[in-house]
Amino acid sequence: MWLMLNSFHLFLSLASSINPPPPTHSPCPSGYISWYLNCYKLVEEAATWDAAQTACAKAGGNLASIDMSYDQAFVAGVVLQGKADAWIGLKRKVQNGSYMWTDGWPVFFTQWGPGEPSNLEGEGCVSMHASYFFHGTWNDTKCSDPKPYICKISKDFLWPS
Ligand SMILES: [Ca+2]
Repeated sequence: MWLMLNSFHLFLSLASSINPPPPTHSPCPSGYISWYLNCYKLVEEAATWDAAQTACAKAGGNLASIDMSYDQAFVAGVVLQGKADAWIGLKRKVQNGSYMWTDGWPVFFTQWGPGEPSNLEGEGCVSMHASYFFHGTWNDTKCSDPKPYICKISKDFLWPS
């Protein structure tokens, strides 16, 4: 009996010393997928490339840049699920024809589709193919075409160290 009471008291004191867990905190804004050091969101409402970049910037990010093959694999997976070609943050500069990421990253990595970039007049904005045949490769196309788009927010931006 003594032992039972004692363990009951032990249980009570233990129970009262356990704090409730802190509320879970997602590292990304709502609607964004957390992956590696960034947050991504596929927006399925179609917009021109410029309108898409503006919308991503309003949320604190940019159209997605793709800096390496890991990013490419992840973003392609997201775009393939959306089933429609989607804008990424790459655009050709009118001045010298070079490509630039909207978030300022240099272009280290590219994944152009066959025959791309075709560099046709007015085709300076880059979308990712959603079809399995093209497997997430890139195409320079008309900036004024409305397409779904993928935004990226850097977690460094959200939580500066
Ligand atoms: Ca093209």
